[in-house]
Amino acid sequence: MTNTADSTNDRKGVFITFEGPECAGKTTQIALLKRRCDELGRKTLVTREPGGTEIGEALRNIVKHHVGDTAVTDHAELLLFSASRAQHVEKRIIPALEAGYVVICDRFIDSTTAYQGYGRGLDLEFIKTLNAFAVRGCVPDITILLDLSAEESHERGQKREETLFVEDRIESEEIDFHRRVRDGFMKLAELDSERVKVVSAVNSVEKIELEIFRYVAPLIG
Ligand code: T5A
Repeated sequence: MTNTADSTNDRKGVFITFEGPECAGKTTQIALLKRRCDELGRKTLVTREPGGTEIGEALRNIVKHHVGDTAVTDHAELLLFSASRAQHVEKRIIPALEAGYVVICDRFIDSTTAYQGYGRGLDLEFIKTLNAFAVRGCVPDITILLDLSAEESHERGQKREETLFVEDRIESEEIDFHRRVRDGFMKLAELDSERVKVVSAVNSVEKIELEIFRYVAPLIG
């Protein structure tokens, strides 16, 4: 283990994560929040999971796009997301937080709990332990959960596919899987309401942006 922080104590920056079902608008809202941070003169790192490092991006390709015979198993999938996260936290997130950056991450530990835990049905206690092992105390200061029904998420995905189609293994899961994921996210928000703020993703982009900024402003202002 290196001497990077194992806790949030040395943190000078702010760690913000975005969560929610596919097509909830995370990428859209992260870009808008980044613009607000720029206007406020804050140094900002926008990053994502799986991904964020060279190794993480390679794992992203495996978990998202290997289908059929080469698709990962449920257990391997959980470990690959966690491996991507461990690399990401140590190599990028902790150094940026120590340097005073606002770190905005598209998906983090809650996605693993929602998708692999509630969605796939893997052991939630084990996932909690694995998440803690991967992040080593580096938990978000605030998490914005963009809430969208499985049906609405699917509909937005269909619209997007009309212009850009790339086969995505997890996105193509059956609707019940996505319903369990959404319920899982909502349970997480209930259990950790201090950190996880639920924002309805069905409103206009502008309205959602304002609601998010109201939550985040006290941390970055
Ligand atoms: N995963 C990830 C796990 O299973 N476990 C894990 O631990 C982790 C970390 C990641 C996949 O990996 C899984 C979850 C995912 O399946 P991804 O490509 O990063 O894959 O997928 P998403 O994070 O879901 O990204 P998307 O691009 O699909 O969705 P976004 O970023 O939420 O949405 P966005 O902003 O790209 O917008 C999607 C569409 O909706 C429209 C946009 O114009 C766009 O067309 N839109 C709106 N439409 C109406 N009203 C609004 N308010 C809108 N906002 C955006």
